[in-house]
Amino acid sequence: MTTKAGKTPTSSHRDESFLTGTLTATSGGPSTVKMVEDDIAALAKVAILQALATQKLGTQELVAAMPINAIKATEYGTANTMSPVVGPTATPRDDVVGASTISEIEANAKVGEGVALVGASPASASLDRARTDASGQPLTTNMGMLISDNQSSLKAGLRGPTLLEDFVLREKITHFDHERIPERIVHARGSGAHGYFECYDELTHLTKAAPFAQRGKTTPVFVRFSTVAGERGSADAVRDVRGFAVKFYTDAGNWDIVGNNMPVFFIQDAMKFPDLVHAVKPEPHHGMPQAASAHDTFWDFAGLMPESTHMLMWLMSDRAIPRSFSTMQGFGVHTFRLINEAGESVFCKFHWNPKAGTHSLVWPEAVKINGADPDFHRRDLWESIEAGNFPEWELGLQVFTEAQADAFAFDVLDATKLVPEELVPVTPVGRMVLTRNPDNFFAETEQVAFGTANVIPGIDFSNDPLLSGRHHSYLDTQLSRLGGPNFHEIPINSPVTPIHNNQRDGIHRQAIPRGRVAYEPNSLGGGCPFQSGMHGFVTFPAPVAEDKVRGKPEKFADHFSQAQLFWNSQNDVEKNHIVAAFRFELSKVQVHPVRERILGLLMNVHADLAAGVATGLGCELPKPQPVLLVSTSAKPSSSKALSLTARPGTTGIAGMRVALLVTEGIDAEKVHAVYRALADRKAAPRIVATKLGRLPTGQSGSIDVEVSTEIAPSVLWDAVVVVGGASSGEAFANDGELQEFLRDQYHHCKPVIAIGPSDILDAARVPLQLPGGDPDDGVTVLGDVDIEQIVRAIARRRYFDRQRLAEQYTRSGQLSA
Ligand code: HDE
Repeated sequence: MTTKAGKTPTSSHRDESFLTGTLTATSGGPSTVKMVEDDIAALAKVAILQALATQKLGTQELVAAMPINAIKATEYGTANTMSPVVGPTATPRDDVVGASTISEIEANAKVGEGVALVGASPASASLDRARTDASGQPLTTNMGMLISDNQSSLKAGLRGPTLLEDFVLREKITHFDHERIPERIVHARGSGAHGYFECYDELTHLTKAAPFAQRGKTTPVFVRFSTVAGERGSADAVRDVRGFAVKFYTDAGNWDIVGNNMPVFFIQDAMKFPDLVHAVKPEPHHGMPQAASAHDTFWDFAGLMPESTHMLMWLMSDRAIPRSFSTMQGFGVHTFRLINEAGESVFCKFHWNPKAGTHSLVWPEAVKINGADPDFHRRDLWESIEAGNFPEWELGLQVFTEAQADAFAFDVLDATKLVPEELVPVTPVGRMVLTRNPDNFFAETEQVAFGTANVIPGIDFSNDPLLSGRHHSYLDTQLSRLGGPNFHEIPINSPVTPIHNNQRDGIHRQAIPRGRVAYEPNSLGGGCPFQSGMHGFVTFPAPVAEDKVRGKPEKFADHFSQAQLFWNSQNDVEKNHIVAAFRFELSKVQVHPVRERILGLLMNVHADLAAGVATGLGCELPKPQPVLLVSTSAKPSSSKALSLTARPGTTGIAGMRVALLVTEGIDAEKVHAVYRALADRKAAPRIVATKLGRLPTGQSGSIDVEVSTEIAPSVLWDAVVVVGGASSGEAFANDGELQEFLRDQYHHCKPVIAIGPSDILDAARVPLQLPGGDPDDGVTVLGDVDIEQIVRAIARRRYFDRQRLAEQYTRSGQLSA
């Protein structure tokens, strides 16, 4: 035991049992430090009491060492606001001083060693601490009791009633009854993966944010992609915005970029979010439609909210039907701030650019995919990662000053506007690679809780009123979705940095904090945990000097200039698809004035757009909606960066699903040669026929069919290669399913490659020429296997020349072939 210097324990005027009572008392206490010292001297030979005494004395000393709140004065005055100080601390003479109980030295299998926990934060350990594996293990109850029989409930006789006493049955059923948690209000359907972010170069001149501290630094991430409107079990390939939420587990705490695959949003103020979501969700009276904006309430709301026009353009573009999660961009949407060590700030927009390029489905294809495989996107992500074909994005920053922002024609606090790349280029600063699927969908993907307020030193917010509302909403929604205030302790949500604070209790609390202090300032805990001053998050002191008001800045009233920018930036095919999407959605609307109102908005975007949609709806153009503010400042009139097809990517055919369509009598060697070549290039080839089993080949051998057209119809493949045999033409001529397979590939503008006689394509009525007579580069007939040509044809992905005439597409939604 440590006693005060120079003191030798002596006997006391009080007996030991009396002293024990004094030391263990939970109320009252000695009135001087001297009294405790005397007690210690008396108890020198009693081992258990030594620790008690040390704790008591140590506490007295600790408190005495902090006679006042030494940083109280720093709470006042402007000068102090930008330089918060580190909280004062005192070090106890012994670890036992901070113990909750002196009996912590009692170790056992449950309490563990008990004492060696100073500064510990087990929640910050990796997910290994939570993973379980039942291989080779017997079944137990939740209480760890071995279950003897998992087949039958306990009954009073074989044919008798089931007994209430059957606690094994009741535990099992009760847990089952509570398996579901509320789904997310929006973004309920999602898919997640682990990976890492790697910084290209240190960015300390811009930000002190941990992931950008050194060149090559890696930070673990968990990403969740989602649709917005649909319920948890809805289909993947619906027309919708996609969520793109990234949680960085940095060494300065968790940082989330909770973004979307479109850079703008429908509304400008959080006040309107519940209205927007109520409008797009299934209508309240009959609960329909599922996962679709194509209904009256959405378009009613949109038509009355002209600021949504820009976002409607994105939503009606093919961005809303991505080919896969790994072929879509991600955007932080709002303007954020970067802060460096010197406290200097710049504005910033976050961009995720997929290495595989941006690629989308076409609408008739998406409709069929939702029936053929409602998990299309989820499966693609899972299978790519399992195959070691890791999806990758580059993080790009648009960095600009407040002075630049003030000069823009639009307001950077307005989430319906983007910053054109012509005004501020996107600088790549790192890459994100998704390398690992979750072990358990519920524990990770479902329970992950993102929040816009999860930031770290070096990142700060702008005053975007939509963003401000989000800071409240994400924490708030987790409280009901994840059942209370301790959701940060769910393994997927806890940071890799230690968690120490004075928040306590609450439902399902996991941490067992040691000691009796749960407040600050304190001296009983030596001032710990203490505030970090400038090491911690310091809000950027953005000046605020106006009246409290409900309203919007003037520039927010410009509703159409960026919708025009978007339209002008699309090529003809993209424009046609936008027109067709508006036509589809508005055709589903039942109340005609709702359609007219949207046409009134579109007239303010472009006459061709409005006319195309009106023609498709078979109606006249109404009067344009009022334009509140015409933006007159110089701006780009079009921006290549906004065209989906302008980003082909750099990963070639990696990840593309290619059907090698076979019939009886084919040349197996050729099939295998193509298969191997595609697999070598990280594509996903499969041998497909009308049914599973073995097909006889031309060489009196056989070939194993991997997938049948029944379970994986044409829409699920990015390309088809038909390897013809002697009787293939006949097979195609007699089989409607095979014909449909090829015709869908053709209609959806995908590569169709035939090796062998072209009568296969004739039989399926797939033309070799475009409607005007020019050759169709996407329909390739090869005499023999030519890998390079096959790869080139597949890598182009879509041959939109087949949708030759804009008017034809607009009128019928069909191809001219
Ligand atoms: Fe969200 N949003 N949102 N949102 N959001 C949610 O949080 C909300 C907005 C986004 O994979 C909810 O945990 C408000 C913009 C994504 O778990 C909820 C407003 C953007 C995800 C919520 C917005 C997003 C959500 C539902 C307007 C793109 C899924 C469950 C003020 C920048 C994250 C949850 C995941 C989820 C509120 C607008 C993206 C209700 C109030 C703009 C990617 O809190």
